[in-house]
Amino acid sequence: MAADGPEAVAAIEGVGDAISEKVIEYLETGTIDELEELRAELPVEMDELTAVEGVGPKSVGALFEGLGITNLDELEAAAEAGEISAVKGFGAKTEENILENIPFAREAQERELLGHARPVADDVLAHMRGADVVEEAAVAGSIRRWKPTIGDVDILVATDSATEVVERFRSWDHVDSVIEAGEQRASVRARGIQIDLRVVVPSEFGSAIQYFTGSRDHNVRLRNRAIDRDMKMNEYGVFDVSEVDEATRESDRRAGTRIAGETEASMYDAINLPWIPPEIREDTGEVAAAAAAELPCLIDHDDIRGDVHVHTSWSDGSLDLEALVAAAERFGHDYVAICDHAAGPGIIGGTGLSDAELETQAAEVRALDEQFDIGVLAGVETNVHADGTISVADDLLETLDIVVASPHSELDQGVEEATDRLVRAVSHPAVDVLGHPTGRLINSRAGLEIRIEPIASAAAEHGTALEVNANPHRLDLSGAMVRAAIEANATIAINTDAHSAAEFDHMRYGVHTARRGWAEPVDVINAWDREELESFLAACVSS
Ligand code: DGT
Ligand code: CA
Ligand code: CA
Ligand code: ZN
Repeated sequence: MAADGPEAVAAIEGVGDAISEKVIEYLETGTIDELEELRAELPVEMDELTAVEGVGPKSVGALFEGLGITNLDELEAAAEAGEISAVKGFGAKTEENILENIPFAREAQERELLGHARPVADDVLAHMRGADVVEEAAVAGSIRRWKPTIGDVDILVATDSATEVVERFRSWDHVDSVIEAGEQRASVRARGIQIDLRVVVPSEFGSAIQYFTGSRDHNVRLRNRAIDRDMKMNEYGVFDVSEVDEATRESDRRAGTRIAGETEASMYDAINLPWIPPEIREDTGEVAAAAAAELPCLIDHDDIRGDVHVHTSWSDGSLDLEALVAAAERFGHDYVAICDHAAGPGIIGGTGLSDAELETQAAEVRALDEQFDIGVLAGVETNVHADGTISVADDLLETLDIVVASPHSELDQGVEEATDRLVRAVSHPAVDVLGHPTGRLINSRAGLEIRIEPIASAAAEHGTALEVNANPHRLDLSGAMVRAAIEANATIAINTDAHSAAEFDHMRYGVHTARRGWAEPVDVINAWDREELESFLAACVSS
């Protein structure tokens, strides 16, 4: 612990005496006196209230003082009664925004971001796999389907020693409380999320993982297909029940002759289907596609060659140009495109680049392209204004290798206005990628409400790719929108929008989101090699 002492805390960049004292107090006592005093003065559900977009700690203080509001329900009641607009500093517009954003804040209380839940799942899996008696351990449920938000994490373990496995699970270091524990299952809370464990014998692992991966609707469709074939499908296997009477079929879950269940693929095979990737098990046509041997060959991590939307310290990123390129190379990319913010509305004060800075940066980027083994492209992230125009002059844009254009503000337009805005942006001759198209922040703001089809059609016509922003707060486009975009012949770019080296790891969230949208490597511009990518980008400029 010596190396982690007070000096180590104070040595962290940006941490001075005041902060380091509080960190040390917290580490030593588990609380901070000053914080507890402040909490006593303001007895409110701070996290819950500030989860409402547009409500910060200051507003919470003012609303408590003025109206005695302490939680979400009281906030909603006051907004509905029109009491908030009467408090000094709040207007009718703010009140309306609060009302609109409360449902998101509520949902945020119930469902965790994938980006928070997934690392917890990875860690608990590693913990479970550390025991010899564990034959297999895997995630199931929504987390295996990579939904953007997660109700609870489902873990499945195959073993012949259930008691030992349940014990190991509930005594994981990170468990805060045990919700329930039985012989073959347990639920705990750990690191802010519920984790459900189910334990099965190895011979039933395939059927159990199939069943507990869901979705419910996907499983219903498979079960009906089994019934059509005089079979029965459940968490114990697929059974031939042609010789079994109706009553026994109902009452005995394992009735009949078992024909599948040890592996998940055997479950699908038993009802004449190829294995279906978890990300598309949402009953949106995947079973019919599988039956017709028309499943897509989904994009995979290994297909990704580069990242074409990342930031450096020239705008609001944490790494300088060279360090960022080195990080991209370490990550394994063949190329990276530097797309710092151009100055403009919606960009954090002063961090956007002027035209002159963009030109200087592009020259430095070209030098790095020579210096590094990986490709380095000179780009920019421009703002898409409310009317669909963008924030940098055309002649400058045309000197760059790649232009990402993204909406950052004025995200409460009507659906037609918002759709026109993005159609106009993707039709701009210099724009190559439409970044985080809706601007949504999961669990906190809805973003633009759009019709994706006309935007995707225009994008296809003008050679503009639509982004899947891999940041777990965004995942924008969503899987459903990716699918609609591809159906309209648009191309996709999966980008991390990284502002630090660690954020390159977000790529996996983008890849799985694109998989939820049935994307194949041919649809994804950064799954192409540099030459193919550059001819796409060049065609774009001159079209
Ligand atoms: P979540 O946790 O809300 O993000 O979503 P899931 O899909 O993980 O749902 P969860 O945790 O309630 O259950 C995991 C999977 O187990 C679910 O996708 C399908 C399956 N499952 C659980 N309970 C039932 C059930 O009562 N009937 C059926 N058909 N399937 C179930
Ligand atoms: Ca779940
Ligand atoms: Ca569950
Ligand atoms: Zn952006």
